[in-house]
Amino acid sequence: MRVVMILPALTEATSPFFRPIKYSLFPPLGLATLAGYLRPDDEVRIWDEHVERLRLGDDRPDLVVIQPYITSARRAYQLADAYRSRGVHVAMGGLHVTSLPQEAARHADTVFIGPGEDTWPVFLADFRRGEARRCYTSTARSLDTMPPVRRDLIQRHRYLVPNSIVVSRGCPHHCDFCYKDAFFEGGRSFYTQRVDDALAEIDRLPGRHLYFLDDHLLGNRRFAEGLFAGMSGMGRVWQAAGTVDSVLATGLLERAVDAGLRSLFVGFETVNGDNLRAQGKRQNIGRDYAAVVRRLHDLGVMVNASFVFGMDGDGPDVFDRTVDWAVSQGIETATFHIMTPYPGTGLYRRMHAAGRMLHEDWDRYDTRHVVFRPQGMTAGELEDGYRRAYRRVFRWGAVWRGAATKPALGDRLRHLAYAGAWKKFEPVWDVLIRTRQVLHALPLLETALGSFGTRKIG
Ligand code: B12
Ligand code: SF4
Repeated sequence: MRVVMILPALTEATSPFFRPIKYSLFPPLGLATLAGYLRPDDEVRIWDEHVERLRLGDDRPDLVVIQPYITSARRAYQLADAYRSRGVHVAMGGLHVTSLPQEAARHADTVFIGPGEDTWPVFLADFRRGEARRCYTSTARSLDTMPPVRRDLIQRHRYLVPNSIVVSRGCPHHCDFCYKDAFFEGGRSFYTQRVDDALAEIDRLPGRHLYFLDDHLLGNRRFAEGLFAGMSGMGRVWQAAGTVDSVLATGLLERAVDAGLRSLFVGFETVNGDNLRAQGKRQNIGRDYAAVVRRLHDLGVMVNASFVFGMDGDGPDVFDRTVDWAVSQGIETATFHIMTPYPGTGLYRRMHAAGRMLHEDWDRYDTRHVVFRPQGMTAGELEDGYRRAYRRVFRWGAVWRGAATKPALGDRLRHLAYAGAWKKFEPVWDVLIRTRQVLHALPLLETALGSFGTRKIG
């Protein structure tokens, strides 16, 4: 059987003004995971439209698998329609399809609701017998029988972070704006691989650097402790995402650092406590954010702080307050989003019921555009403030001030190098990506991360 798997690009990726760095970070791990369920004699090709141009020609594989995100849904449907018009069976699944299965079903022969590990192998068997159904809904949640990810199908040289990895699914929390509860409805919403399987997957990855894309790698303490114990001594340096409460929990972070954690993406979301209550972000309420940053820095872990603008408690002053706070804490990198109610989430339901959603142009549900009517400012103020926040936080002045909060000279220099490298040298990254040399930058990242950590443990 010949199978083509596609991660469609969001519309702007095909524009000459597209800034490729963000989209050349991670390979299509979801598709490579699904490819693991195919037979050795199946012929399979993964196309990632963010890094290569897909030429349809008159290609007629037996099966096309498409994974749309909300912002790439339009393109995904275009491709699906094109393949179906020539009689090819199209299967679609993932987050956006799960939120809006009826919409996706207009463009696919088969749609999948929820994670694919239980339904996908059933579909494959049905399809081979010529009895594929229109819709498969996941109910049984386990990673225990998951085959190894088909990393051989990933074109490593096209990505800055080819060693991305996920060893769990979901998260133990229930924030109102998050995709998670909708995606995992009807079954468990947080589960992990067995520790041994996760360690075996890590062992298969070359080089030193890893990026865990798990929503919350520290979410299951027993699993995390087992994983970190197995990883310590492997010489890996890695990045991951975690919540503020897990950073403050005693003992776990130290073990992570010992196993090679050097940078953590932390969802602070807002500097405004009322917003946290409104969004059900209970694990953040009343936490001392400064203590979170201090604890990470004391252990030599860089912080990528994530913030959302436009919650109902936010007024026009929120942008400067957030940036000033981040800079004053010496946070190395920050990621800002405009609040975006995704279909299927509690937030979307609330906004929709209140008549506050502005349109359904999914292309603009990219967290850079305002798609709902904000309460504490106008949509224009929100978009301008968002852009200003990015400009301000990555000005050299702010980078210097952030670096100056670090007591040791070495730490200051590292802050300058890391924060500067991401934003100030973007044209250099673009040249590396466009000339497919981006993998050569990986040793630099490994060296930068390797020089962090391990200072104050013990
Ligand atoms: C890495 C990542 C990225 C990377 C690259 C993605 C890539 N190369 O795959 C980058 C940085 C480019 C990125 C960008 C964006 N991202 Co992003 N990203 C992620 C992240 C952190 C991990 C994705 C991943 O690898 N997961 C692990 C794999 C194993 O899971 P998976 O991809 O979901 O695939 C599984 C299932 O979904 C299912 N499945 C998927 N497809 C199919 C198809 C079939 C047929 C079947 C049977 C099953 C199936 O089976 C797979 C195996 O388990 C997720 C969060 C998350 N936890 O998923 C957000 C996430 C996917 N991103 C999101 C968003 C919003 C964006 C952006 C729009 C906005 C932004 N400001 O970042 C942009 C635009 C993306 C685009 N192209 O349109 C949202 C998606 C919301 C939605 N409803 O679509 C998520 C869920 C984050 C969030 N919490 O809101 N992202
Ligand atoms: S902690 Fe993060 S991943 Fe978990 S529910 Fe909240 S936003 Fe989603």
